[in-house]
Amino acid sequence: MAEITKDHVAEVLGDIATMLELKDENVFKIRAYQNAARAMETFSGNLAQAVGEGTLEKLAGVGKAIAEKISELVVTGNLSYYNILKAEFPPGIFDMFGITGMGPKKIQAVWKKLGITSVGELEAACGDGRVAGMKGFGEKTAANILKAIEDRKKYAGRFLIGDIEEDAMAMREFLRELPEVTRVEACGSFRRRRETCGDLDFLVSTREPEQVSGRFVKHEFVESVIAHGATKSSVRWKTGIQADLRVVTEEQFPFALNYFTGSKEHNLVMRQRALARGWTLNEYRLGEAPKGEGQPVPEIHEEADIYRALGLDFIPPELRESMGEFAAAEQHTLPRLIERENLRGTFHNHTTASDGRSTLREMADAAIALGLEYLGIADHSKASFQAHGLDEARLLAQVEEIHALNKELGPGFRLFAGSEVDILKDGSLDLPDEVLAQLDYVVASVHSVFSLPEAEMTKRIIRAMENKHVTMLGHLTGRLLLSREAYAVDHAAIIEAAAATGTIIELNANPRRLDMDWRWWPLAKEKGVKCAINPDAHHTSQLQYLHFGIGTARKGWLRKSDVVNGLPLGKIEAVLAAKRGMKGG
Ligand code: DGT
Ligand code: CA
Ligand code: CA
Ligand code: ZN
Repeated sequence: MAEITKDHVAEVLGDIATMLELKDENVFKIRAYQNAARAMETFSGNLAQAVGEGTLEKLAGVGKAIAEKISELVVTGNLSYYNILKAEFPPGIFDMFGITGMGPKKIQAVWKKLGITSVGELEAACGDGRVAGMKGFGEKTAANILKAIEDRKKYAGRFLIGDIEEDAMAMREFLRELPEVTRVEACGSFRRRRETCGDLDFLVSTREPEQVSGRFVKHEFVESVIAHGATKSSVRWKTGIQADLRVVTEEQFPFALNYFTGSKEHNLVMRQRALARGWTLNEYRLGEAPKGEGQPVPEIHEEADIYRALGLDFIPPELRESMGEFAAAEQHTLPRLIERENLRGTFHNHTTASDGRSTLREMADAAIALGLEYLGIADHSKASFQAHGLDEARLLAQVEEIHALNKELGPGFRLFAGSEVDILKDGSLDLPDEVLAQLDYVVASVHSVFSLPEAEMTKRIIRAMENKHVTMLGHLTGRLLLSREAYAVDHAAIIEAAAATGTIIELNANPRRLDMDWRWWPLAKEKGVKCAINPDAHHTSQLQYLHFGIGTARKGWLRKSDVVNGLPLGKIEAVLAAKRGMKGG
């Protein structure tokens, strides 16, 4: 039996709280499960050991009754209370929680009053006026729910790269270690580091196609087999994503690697370039055209050889979106793209002072362990009250704490004291200039009033950037990939204003955001606007998000010199202070 993880326990406890809410149970009971779920998420000890020694009850937020339930779950792999509770509900009802705006109260109402037990039924009832006619709902609510259902359909079937990477790498390693396999890669949008992927495209070369395909379709990740052949198989994993496997020979591998990496638009140009030389290019070979005219076909061993044969420098997978890479590869002007190892530090990180789950000390230790030379702290400001944003007094106390910790940690590593200050509706900031002036740097972000018209939102953000204390702009569009649309904002105008005011633009590396989008970085670079790759970490483990930010930065054609946190300690300070010294700033 697989070991029960803390995350799994937290999820079960959270589900219980949700079901109790649906049943309209006592709020204290509901809260007890919610607290216990949170306690599990942040529990840093060994779960099996705590169960064995009976010490779970000592955890804040875990009472005797819940401790017993956790023990049952950890020891037996099952929780009877949870199973019994779950059986009381029609299964489709839980899907409704995935619709923005549908909480337990509303779900209970449509279930009890209209007998709705699935998203499909909910959609129909929003369409025919039944939902609008219910007490506490109305036309507007029904329309919002309908829109949320449509949005979900639009996103259905795509996955965040942050959610699939671990399994994709595990599968790649699994295939690599098969003795029959010579070469392997995960191709498609995943290799191009797109922010979301429709499916995964694995490629292997081997002399034993049946054996390798057989292992692929029987892997423990697999929920169902869609197609199973010697050279082509498709499966659905338990996580919901489809994974394809292509099996080729060693000689075919570079061509298949190039073809299945895509994009389709990139492939099209590659094929045209081959045709222009009198050759044909497909996923298996570069061949002479039927007429047998033209130059002899060069030998190909690696993917780079294909590019060379077509008169091109090697194009990194991230750039293969048919957005100018061919012209640059022909003229030898492709940029040398930034790499993870180039990052010396990072900004925009939260601690337990606002809505983070790790302490200042833990964050500093984790940054040091990652080999970073500096870490910027930027907790929320007071207007973000739901995130326990800091007021002036708490912020200044944190600055003191940071100074003290810097002394303790000694040279070679530094915490920078900052704030993620809210940009208020009119573009003013949530904290006064006298307070901001005492910080090492400031990230300014929009966290409220998302529905302004584009012109007003753009003006609002530009006004914030005009404040000389605003070092960088946080998550430009506020988008949450696959769940919340970006608010309307004029990217080009923001980039212009960033250039004019000397404001850095953040590349928020949280895989749910990856904001500013990669498509806009070439313009920023052209205008001389600098990038800061920030994980927006709310836990020590999330400092690793930098890795996803690097993928997006590379897709945006960024070099080390375009990214301020490529600078070491000793050089970065001047960049953070530059705007304050600017004339008229
Ligand atoms: P996705 O899965 O929607 O995130 O995007 P991709 O790019 O991974 O697309 P996918 O999985 O349909 O196909 C993988 C690659 O195979 C794609 O990037 C390029 C190549 N490919 C697939 N179908 C075609 C096609 O009809 N024409 C060309 N030229 N290439 C194709
Ligand atoms: Ca794909
Ligand atoms: Ca595919
Ligand atoms: Zn934020």
